Amino acid sequence: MENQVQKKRILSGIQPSGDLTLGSYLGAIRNWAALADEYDCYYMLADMHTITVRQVPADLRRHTLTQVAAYIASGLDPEKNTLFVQSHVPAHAQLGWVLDCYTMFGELSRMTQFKDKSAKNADNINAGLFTYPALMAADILLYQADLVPVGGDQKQHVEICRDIANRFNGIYGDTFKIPAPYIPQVGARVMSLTSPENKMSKSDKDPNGCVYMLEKPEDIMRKFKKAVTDSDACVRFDPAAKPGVSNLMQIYSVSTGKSFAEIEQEFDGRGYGDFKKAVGESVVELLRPIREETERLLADKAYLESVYRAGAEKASRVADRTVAKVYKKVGFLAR
Ligand code: ATP
Ligand code: LTN
Repeated sequence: MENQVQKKRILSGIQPSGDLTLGSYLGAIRNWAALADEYDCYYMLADMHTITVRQVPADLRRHTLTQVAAYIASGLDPEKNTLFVQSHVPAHAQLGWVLDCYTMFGELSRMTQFKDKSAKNADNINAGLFTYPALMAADILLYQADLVPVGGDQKQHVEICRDIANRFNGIYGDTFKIPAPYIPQVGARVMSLTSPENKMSKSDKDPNGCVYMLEKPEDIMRKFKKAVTDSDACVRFDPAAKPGVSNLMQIYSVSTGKSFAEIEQEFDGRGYGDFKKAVGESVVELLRPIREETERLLADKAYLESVYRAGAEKASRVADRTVAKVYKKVGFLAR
């Protein structure tokens, strides 16, 4: 193995497709910082995935840089974690193409994210949107990752990655480590505040459904006050019958550490007004230090640049070895 200390390895990524949401924070990033001591962690900014949906180039650059700062501000110490931009490591494109040739049309057609995104972008159902899971498999397999910490919506993509890796290993012998998804117990699926049957997502058209990580406190409070609940005025966890209230309870539970039973007791006999205000305030306090630190880091571009450059170098060293191995196995003539 390339890693002498033999720590297990972790790889995850987020697309810089917009402003990060409370969903990306609670479902993914928040859980990453705690893993650094036990694992060898690689966190990517998946800009190559982002262009599967049309982007304004200047916005993509700005979102990518802001996301590097937000990663660090969320507790990902660049000394302990490898933070890098996907397009800075050519191995992703190199392995991505090979894996395209080991991924079946039928299995890609079943991907929920492809179906959702092609419905939302009907005028641009491009080949990259369709083969996205093969590139994501390359992202993971390049690093021989053991675990992939993601929100529940990405489980299907980790599963197809395992299928592709098993298929390749079956033909050519052991090449890739088979990764497992690592999904949080609470917070794995933060739902929209205005339509709690849909997940909270950066590309949601309704700005009130989504709370952004770097949003101002007064805007966060306004969105929670408007959050959709129901008419029975009882704070109780029941996602099927009470999706709006249950979503708010999840958010409150993750941001305060209180259990559902404690929350039900706290708001017993009180109206939704109090409850929504408390949830909003807990989120404001949770995000405040991250927003302030992100703003501070964004003023120091030279530092951010030094972080993602060092990250790309380190990531390339690992990823290039996997590409070399794969190129040899499939029969490409050595250069
Ligand atoms: P897009 O709208 O561009 O598809 P997104 O907001 O749906 O983006 P990402 O930000 O790309 O999703 O997701 C980053 C990580 O955060 C992934 O691990 C994903 O599983 C997790 N995540 C995203 N949204 C949520 C959510 N609502 N609840 C829990 N986890 C989420
Ligand atoms: N598909 C993910 C982002 C992503 C990713 C990855 C996550 C791209 N490559 C590799 C984990 C591992 C998303 O849309 N959230």
